[in-house]
Order: sequence, then C-alpha cells, then structure tokens
Amino acid sequence: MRTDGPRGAAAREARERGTAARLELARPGRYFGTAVAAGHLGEADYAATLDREFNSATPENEMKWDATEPSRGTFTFSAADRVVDHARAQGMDVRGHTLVWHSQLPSWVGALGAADLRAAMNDHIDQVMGRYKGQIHSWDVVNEAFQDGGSGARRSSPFQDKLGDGYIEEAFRTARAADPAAKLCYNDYNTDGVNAKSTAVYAMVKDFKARGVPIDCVGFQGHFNSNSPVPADLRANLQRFADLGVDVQITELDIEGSGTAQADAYARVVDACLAVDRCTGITVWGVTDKYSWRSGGTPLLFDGNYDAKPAYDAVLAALGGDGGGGEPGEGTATCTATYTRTADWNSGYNGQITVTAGSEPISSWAATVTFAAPQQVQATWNATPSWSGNVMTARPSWNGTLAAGASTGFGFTVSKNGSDAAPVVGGCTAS
Ligand code: G2I
Repeated sequence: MRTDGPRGAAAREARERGTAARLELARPGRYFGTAVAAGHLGEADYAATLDREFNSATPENEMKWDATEPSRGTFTFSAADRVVDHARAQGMDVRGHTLVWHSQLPSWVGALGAADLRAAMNDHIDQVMGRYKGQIHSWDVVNEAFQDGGSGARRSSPFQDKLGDGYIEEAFRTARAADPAAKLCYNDYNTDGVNAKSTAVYAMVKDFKARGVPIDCVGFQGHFNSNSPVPADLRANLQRFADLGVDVQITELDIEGSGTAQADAYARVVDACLAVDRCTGITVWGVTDKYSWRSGGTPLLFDGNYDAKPAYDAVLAALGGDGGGGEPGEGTATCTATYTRTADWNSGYNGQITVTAGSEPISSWAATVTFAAPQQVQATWNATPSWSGNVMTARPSWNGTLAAGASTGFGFTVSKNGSDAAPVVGGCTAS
C-alpha cells in the first residue's frame, strides 16, 4: 500500500515515534481523524482499525451535555475519559465535541430561567473544558446555532430564546478562559458550500474577528448524500473563511453511497482541504459503516468487516500516500487556478483565471468559479463554461494539454449589476 512519497516518509517517522496513522494529511500539523464511540473500543477490530489509520479522535457522543452533566452540577466523565485515554495512549490528538448545542441537551437546561441558564452554560463550559484542559486540540464550542434554509437566522434553542444572539460570543469568551491552549471552533452542517446559511456563519465569524471575540476555527461537518452532494465550491467556501483569519476543519465527514462515485466524492473533499493552507484536518464520522449514525447509507471508509472500501483507497491516494504523492513519474495529474481582475469599469469587469499544471503533464482540466449574485457573466474566452446556479465550471476549449508546471489562461466579462465582489475560485481538477 505504501509508497516513499512525502507522506510515506511522514508516516514512517510517525510509526517510529509509535504514532503510526495511515490516513495522515500530507502536511505536518494536519490531522486525519474519526469519531470514536467508547462502547466499541472493546471490539478488537474496531480498536485495531482506529489505531492503525487515524491520528485524531472525536468522542461521538461522550462529551455532549446529556453525557457529561445529566443533572445540574453532577458531572460524569467516565465514557469521555475512555475515549480520551485510548486516543492519548495511541498518540492521537483529541477534538472536543461539543459544549453548547440545542440537541442531546438534558431537559433541566431548557427549564432554567435566563440568569440560571447563563450561569449553567458558563459552568458547563468551565467544568468540561477544565477536565480535559491541555488535552484537546480543538473544541466545538457552539454547534449548529443557525437555521437551515435561506433565512440566515439563528436556530431556536433555550440559549437563543432566553439569552439572545450574545450567547455565542459569551460561550467563546468563557471557553478561552477555561482552556487557553485549545482552538475554539464554531461547527455546523449544510455550510460546506457558499449558501445563505454559510454566509450567515461567515458574517458572524467576520464580526467576531473584527471585535476580538475569541474564535480560532470553523468546522464544516461534511454530511453528504445524493440530496446534499459535495458542493463544487467547497474549496472556495473553505478559503473565504480561512481568509478571515481562522482555521477550517472538516469535522464529521461521511458520504452516503458506494464504489467509484463515493470514492470520487471523498477524494474531492480531501483535495479541497489540501488546497486550503488553513484547512488543518479532516475527521470522518465513524470507523465502520456498521456503527455509523446512518449505517444504511454505508457512508464511511471501512465496511462492516473493517475492509477498506474504494473510498479509503481514494482518500489515501488524494493524501499522497498510495501512488498519488505528486512525485514525478507517479502519474497524478494536478492543477491550480488563480484569479486576477484584468479590467474594471463602472458596470463591469474582466477577469482572468490562470490554470497551472502540477508536477505532471496534464491533458485536460476543469476549474470552478463562483460569482456573487446578482453578477452576470456576459462572455468567456479560451474556455467552455457550464453552469450550476452561479457556479461556473470552465473546461478547455483548445488549451487542455499542459506540460508539468506550464500555465494557460481563460477570461470572462462580467456585468456587476451593483456588486463589485470578486469571484471565488474553487477547485482545479486535472486529468
Ligand atoms: O447527527 C449526526 C451528527 C450531526 N452533527 C453533530 C453530531 O454530534 C451528530 O452526531 C450524532 C451521533 O453520530 C449519533 O450517535 O448525533 C446523534 C444525536 O443527535 C447520535 O445519535 C444518538 C442517538 O440519537 C441516541 O438514541 C443514542 O442513545 O446516539 C446516542 C448514543 O448512541
């Protein structure tokens, strides 16, 4: 399975340190993790697969409020301890999940009045973060605080309804004091692409950064299926958050399906993360299909017998660990795409995308570009566009073949229609 590409060397060193994990992201400092359920750690194949493949663990349910503080002021950490102790004994990092969430919230919390609720929320953060102080690389401080759909509104919850919007920043401030070494994340789902919900989260993070509210990272859960496929602008969305000065992480990845389609979708997610400097890690939401929260959709990398699926091979290759290391001669076609505005006038602008082949020659490429509504693309040249909403996928018109490291460009004319926003370049894929 292994090659001597850059990732192979990193994994070898890790093995020598006693912290072998196959599914490491290529760059030092990135992790590849999984959700872990304490109740399965006694199953030999489960533990062996976990220990062999992953270098970060997220307790799937054991750190949630119903598990850690089932009645007010009574804290139970035994199940969370089992996950943390196992992970740390294996040299894995631990992600904390989650402190303030409307779900898996014991009923006593919802019954409190505002003043008591505020005190209980802050005490809960203090106690749970305090227990694991210095042992958690990132904490999901607040989880799923926004509504689905196009409203961009906050979700109703005891916290929102009784404390108002300010509960989120209060939770982050309390969390910073409780464990200053932990990265503090906001985590949500259906925020993976550029859409109304992710844009509402984006506005919150931007505001927090502007006002000095402590936030270090944003988690994108990454629960995908045919109704909610991997968005074409995943990378662009991760990048716009990263550009605010936070790390981004894929925190609960699972993709329903099987075979090549599932494998390709997993590879796209890994590629998107690797293309964003501040994407510091990926967590899949479970070790084996059989224990997935949606096991019927077989959404994970290992089947119920702990056999690696095509999705596993695709992830490993995308990480550069199985023939896909980007080493000359290994045969992986890659490209990057960068944007510049080449002309600008009151009502419009011209843009150019430069496509550059990676360390292998390529015979074709596809680059995605997301335009801000209500801009309209009037013309394109040197590429053939296809459209999904305001996302353009551009493919070569004549200029598909590039030598290793060589570039080509394509251009477009855009009517601003009142918006001067720059388009956002998503992924570039090559073959
Ligand atoms: O729903 C998928 C995930 C969405 N984002 C937040 C995550 O925390 C969430 O994880 C899932 C767990 O994977 C499930 O295991 O959260 C569910 C609850 O919202 C978890 O399910 C619960 C069952 O509903 C309970 O009946 C069960 O007692 O798991 C519990 C422990 O097995």
